Amino acid sequence: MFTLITTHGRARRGTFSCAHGGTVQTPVFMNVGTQAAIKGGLSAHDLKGIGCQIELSNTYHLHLRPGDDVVRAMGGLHKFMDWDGPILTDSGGFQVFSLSSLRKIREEGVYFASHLDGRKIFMGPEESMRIQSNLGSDIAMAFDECVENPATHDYAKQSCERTLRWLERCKAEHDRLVALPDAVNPGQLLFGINQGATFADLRVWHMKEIAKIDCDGYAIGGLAVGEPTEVMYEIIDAVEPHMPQEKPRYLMGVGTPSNIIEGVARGVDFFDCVMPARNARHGKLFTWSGTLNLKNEKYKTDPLPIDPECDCPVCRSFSRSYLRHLFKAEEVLALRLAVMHNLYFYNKLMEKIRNALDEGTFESFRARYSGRLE
Ligand code: PRF
Ligand code: ZN
Repeated sequence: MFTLITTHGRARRGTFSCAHGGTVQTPVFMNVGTQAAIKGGLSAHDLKGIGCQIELSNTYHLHLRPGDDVVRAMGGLHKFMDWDGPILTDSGGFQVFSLSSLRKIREEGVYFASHLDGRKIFMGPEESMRIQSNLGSDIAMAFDECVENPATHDYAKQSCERTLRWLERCKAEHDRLVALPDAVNPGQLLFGINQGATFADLRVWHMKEIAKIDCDGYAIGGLAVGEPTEVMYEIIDAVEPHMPQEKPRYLMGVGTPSNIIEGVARGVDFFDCVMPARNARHGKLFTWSGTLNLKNEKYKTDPLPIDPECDCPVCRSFSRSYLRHLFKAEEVLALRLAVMHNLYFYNKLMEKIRNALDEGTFESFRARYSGRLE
């Protein structure tokens, strides 16, 4: 259930609810727990303390290990990881292309070798839906092909036509699965995914076609895959007018704080990105006045917290000096604390965006932070 509270230009302030958790306030950032754990040693319990509203896990990874049959036997992903809030699962349609080897794309789906042990696996729309049904997530993503950048118009056209046919199959299988008497999550929703590489004509055609299939939300995929940022914004600008107003929009795998502010300005409601956790693991921390690198010599005896403007559990307790020491000593605590701060920062960014939308000050917020933050 998605409700628009207010709009500001094309930016949207809304609420979203699904089978688990209370009401999600949008725009929202989804915290990435690929393998049902947050990188850097955070559990689902830690997510509560850093403002996380919704968690994202991956079909591809959980299918390979421990196996979605295992997760199902344990009562589904919510019970397995002890997170009672909303969970979105990505379909595998991106990880198959970015992680596996020996890929063969056919009409029926994708044949590939596992990046863990080389085991040969087939995944198509029906398999992806069955895996996500076993996981019991609240939002299942359609099985799509994320085309490599750069792509030819010819290939991108063939591919997004196939992704449309795959969505029809996803929808049919998803409808069947949620109606089964032993469904792990009978309230599971399905989001369709727009593709079409960097070609506005394909993007618009594809968006209009998938909008005819009754999904619970729509995502823009295939962006932030190496194209210039301006091209990404142009594609969102082209696609957005054709996305149903009354349904949530999700920009997959995006992005930097500035990308998120610009995405919101262009009418996007949901985001996810590995960047806050990945940067944290390299000592790169977000602050309200730009990023800092903890490994830098100048923080050796710095008594300040990572960001004096931040009130996260890490900034309330520890100095840059101490955190730098943990990084240098390669203590696992360094990663845990750095990831906590960065995720808190991202969740706080979304809260600030929502407050600005509520107060009608989004444009000045955008002017102040977009560009200044990475
Ligand atoms: N498709 C899916 N997941 C994704 C993407 C996509 O295109 C992207 C692209 N940025 C990130 N995650 N299924
Ligand atoms: Zn902090």
